[in-house]
Amino acid sequence: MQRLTNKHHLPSIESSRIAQSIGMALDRFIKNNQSQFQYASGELSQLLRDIALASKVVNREVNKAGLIDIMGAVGSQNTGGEDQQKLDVLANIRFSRALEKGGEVCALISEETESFVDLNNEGKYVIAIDPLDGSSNIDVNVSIGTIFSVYRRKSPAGTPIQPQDILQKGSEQVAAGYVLYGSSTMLVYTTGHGVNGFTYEPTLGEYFLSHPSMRIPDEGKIYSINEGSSNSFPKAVKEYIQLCKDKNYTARYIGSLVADFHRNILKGGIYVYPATAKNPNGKLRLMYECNALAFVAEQAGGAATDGSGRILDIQINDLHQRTPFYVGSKNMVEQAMRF
Ligand code: AHM
Ligand code: MG
Repeated sequence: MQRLTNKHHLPSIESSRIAQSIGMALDRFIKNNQSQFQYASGELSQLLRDIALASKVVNREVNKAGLIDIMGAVGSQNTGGEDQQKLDVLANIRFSRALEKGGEVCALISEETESFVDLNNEGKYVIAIDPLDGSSNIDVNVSIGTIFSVYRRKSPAGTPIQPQDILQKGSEQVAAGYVLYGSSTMLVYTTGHGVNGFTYEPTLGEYFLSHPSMRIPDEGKIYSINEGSSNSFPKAVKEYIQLCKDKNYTARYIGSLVADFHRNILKGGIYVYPATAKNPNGKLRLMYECNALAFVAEQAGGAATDGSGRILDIQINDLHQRTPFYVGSKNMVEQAMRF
């Protein structure tokens, strides 16, 4: 079995420094911690701010989603004069626009577009994004999320984007995170120096540090899997689920990856989306769903695997490549691997 655990344990002095920053606004936090980045020129900080800004706009759209049909019925347009669109499409437009205008990103990979988008600029970063994940929950007022991964481009700035800029392994991410549009909206991210969570205060329009130096418990009692598909799970997965039942674990499955993952990070648990008859390579996408959450999980002391090795080490051959996904508390993931 390959090494699954996180080697970057946050030194306790560092984590207590961050703990003292609780309540700090996201902008200030990013600025204060900018020197941690390997390339501390400010562009990555600006990119994170662009993501935060776009997420606030998407949050606004998500919150009024229930009104869209009503407004649509009277032929309403949004403030930009566009016709009301489906939320996932809208979220893609909001994030793409913010990242394009920001200028730090030279190429965009999105669940919503077949190929990557070359932004033809001098940007140093490549971003892979699932603008609004949890398609089955979008129209029914259940938590949904945005997932993002950030890479350094490899070819010289200002030249056309090359395959080596796009097809980078998860271990090459320089930042990753997610936004959870839930009972509160949260932005959680890592730049490889631990994981920090920020809660959105809508009346002030700001994210504030609420979950400093997040650590996922090594052990947990929650398992999250779509058991409705269990007839077509591999035998080992069926046996693992039986073990969860024998141990009286709690089953929790929202069907929005970000929400299930976030709960398990806070409480301890495992999220599993295995290979099934319908999706022999798993359902979830490596580039804009699994890699980001694997990076966050490892940085929080957890683990992520495809059942045979570390998610972050998987070679990328295709933008929309799928993978089985086991992520969460270190001991639970290791135990699942033993099956
Ligand atoms: P999506 O990208 O179409 O939203 O699919 C991804 C989602 C995840 O958020 C979630 O964990 C999973 O698909 C649920 O799938 P299922 O309905 O098969 O359990
Ligand atoms: Mg998705």
